[in-house]
Amino acid sequence: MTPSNHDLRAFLNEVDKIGELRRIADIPWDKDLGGLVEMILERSAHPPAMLFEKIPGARQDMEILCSQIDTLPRLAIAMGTDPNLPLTDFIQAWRKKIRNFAPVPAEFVKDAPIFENRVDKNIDLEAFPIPRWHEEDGGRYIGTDDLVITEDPEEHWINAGTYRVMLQGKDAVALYISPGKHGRVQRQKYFDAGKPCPVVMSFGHHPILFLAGCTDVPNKMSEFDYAGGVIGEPVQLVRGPLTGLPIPAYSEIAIEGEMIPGDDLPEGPFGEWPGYYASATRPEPVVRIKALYHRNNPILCGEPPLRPSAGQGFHRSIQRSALIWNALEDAGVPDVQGVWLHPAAYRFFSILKIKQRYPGHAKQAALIASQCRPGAYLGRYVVVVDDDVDIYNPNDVIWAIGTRSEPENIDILRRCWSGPLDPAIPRERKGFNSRAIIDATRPYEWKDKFPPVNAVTDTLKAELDRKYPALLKEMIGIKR
Ligand SMILES: Cc1cc2nc3c(=O)[nH]c(=O)nc-3n(C[C@H](O)[C@H](O)[C@H](O)COP(=O)(O)O)c2cc1C
Ligand SMILES: [Mn+2]
Repeated sequence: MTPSNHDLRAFLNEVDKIGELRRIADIPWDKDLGGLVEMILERSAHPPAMLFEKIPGARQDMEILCSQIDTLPRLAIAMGTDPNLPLTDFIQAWRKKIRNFAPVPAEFVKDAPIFENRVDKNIDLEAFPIPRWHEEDGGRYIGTDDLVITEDPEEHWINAGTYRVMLQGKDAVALYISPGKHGRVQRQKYFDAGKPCPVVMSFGHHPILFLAGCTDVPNKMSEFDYAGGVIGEPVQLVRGPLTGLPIPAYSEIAIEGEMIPGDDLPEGPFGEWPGYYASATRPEPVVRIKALYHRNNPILCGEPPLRPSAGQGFHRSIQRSALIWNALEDAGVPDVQGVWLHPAAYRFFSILKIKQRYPGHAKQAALIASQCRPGAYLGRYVVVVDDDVDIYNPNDVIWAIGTRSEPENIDILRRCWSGPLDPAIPRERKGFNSRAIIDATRPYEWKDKFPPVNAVTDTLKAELDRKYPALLKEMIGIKR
């Protein structure tokens, strides 16, 4: 086979070339590995991609890759965009890509690296270096950066979603899919007919497949065709010999199996992206594994959800900010200059930057952002700011809220679309939550009389930069 743009190893070569790949040996999988990843992400302004090898007490031919796409340059390599763009331009480029989007159908090939090793008997996932990522996790999670691949039994389209997957002994796993997600709807159709649901899972692959697996790909569109559209070439797949379901040709580790109605095992708790152990232990469907495939020296990809302030989830913020920005444009909201779901709260806190054109413009933008398809689920605060505010800088955003909004003008929307992962909603009431719409723009009717900002103007900044380059260079680094 020819080397491919969607081979994880090709991606890692590129990451290595720009000096962002580190190999780390001898870290135990139980708590240490996950804890270190979180600490490194929290403490580093530009965390490297981390490849853990020689993990004690586990198979020595396997490695774990973490923090694949937590920096802009790595994300750009994964998405095939320009790594030198500033953040707004990067989001604009992504917006354009998904706006003129044409999926490229995946293609089936005969043979593939994933078939380098096939195990049908004595499958032993417990020998894999699968981490217990967070101290209070109920088990070891093989699936965080994974693809759960199923087929709709009525409409026959393929879905590949990223859902968490917990080890349940040597040859079984349990998974959690939230209500309404494609994989769950498809599975329910099998179960309602009293039939087992065949499934393939991939546990290591090029990050473009992960990005497709965890973003809002339209109903009935396969994430493989979506990923093909992003990279501009078909994703290569092979047919699983037992289920006939697709397996990514360059997957590092994959399984085939089935879920049987009523065959549940305790799953969770698991540290989730809002930064909490959100769900207790509950029964969830088990996958009984029929066959395991892996490349030689396979790499397990890990994306343990961390407390958002650890700085993870940059890619999620970028993708969803672009989707909401496009939705605002589709709804006819003019002069939006930026959308940012800050990674510290991600879906719970959206920031919109507009150039105000007419009375009610800010409210219109905020209400649509809070209820459009990519923004409605698990939102909480929507803040609108003027075009002089840096929406990526929390200081600037808090300044705008603190000085331009009036709490008596905050609107509350009730009974909006929440979900089981919302930590602020008690178990009996999960499903709904409320929204605060914070207009932190200068009030439209007297915006021209609003006190002027006392910051150095761009004109003076340019002049001082020109006049005092050496002094400024010397001084920078002292502040903060
Ligand atoms: C690291 C990571 C883990 C995720 N885990 C889950 C999960 O356990 N269950 C779930 O329903 N969604 C999970 N998601 C979100 C889904 O991947 C996302 O909603 C995706 O759009 C689902 O695919 P679907 O639209 O085909 O259902 C996770 C996302 C990420 C980035
Ligand atoms: Mn889907």
